[in-house]
Amino acid sequence: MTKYFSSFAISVDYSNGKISGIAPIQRHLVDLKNHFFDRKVVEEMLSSGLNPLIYEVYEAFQPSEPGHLNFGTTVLNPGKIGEEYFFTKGHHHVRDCGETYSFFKGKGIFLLQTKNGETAEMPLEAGTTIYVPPGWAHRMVNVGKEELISIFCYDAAAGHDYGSIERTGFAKLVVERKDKTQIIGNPFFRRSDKKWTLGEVT
Ligand code: PAN
Ligand code: ZN
Repeated sequence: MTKYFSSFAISVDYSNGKISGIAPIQRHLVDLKNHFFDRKVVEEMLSSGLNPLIYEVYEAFQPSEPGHLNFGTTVLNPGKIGEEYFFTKGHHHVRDCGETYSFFKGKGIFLLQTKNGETAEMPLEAGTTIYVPPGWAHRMVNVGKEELISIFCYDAAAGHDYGSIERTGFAKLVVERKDKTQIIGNPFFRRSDKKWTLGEVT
């Protein structure tokens, strides 16, 4: 017999992405130390006591079973580690399923990639809505001067695989060079479907 759960409403503050009654999950530099490209800058910052807050996630979790949806907001701060703009860790879903993100503040780049080596990038601004199809890892990057804020929704049974991205990295990096935002190939990217060679350029 189907078990029905109660409906409910939440209150999102669209000026700052906070959701009342939900404590955010916080990600600081130390939580992303294996994700930023310039490990030397990461080590220098952490060893001198600098551990900035990179982003917060306010999430209304449902039972992790098919049929339910998880939703919430992500507030990604502006900033850089070396040349590389702040980003979310990025992940694959364990159970292949899609996701939507709607952006309502800030400026960014959305990065997607499959385990077969396909990649996609999309510019983000207030009003952009992204559909992430099943099978695509996803990460957002803040290239603006204010917070990049979005509301997301995905299958509550999806599960998150962070390990794959931690091992391979993203194929593309978003950096500021010569005062310009540039999307460049990650020289240390390791494709998950082939053997990795140190310094391989994609
Ligand atoms: C989002 C993300 C959120 C933070 O809820 O979890 O934006 O990004 P990371 O999970 O990569 O740290 C989502 O994509 N859920 O599936
Ligand atoms: Zn996701």
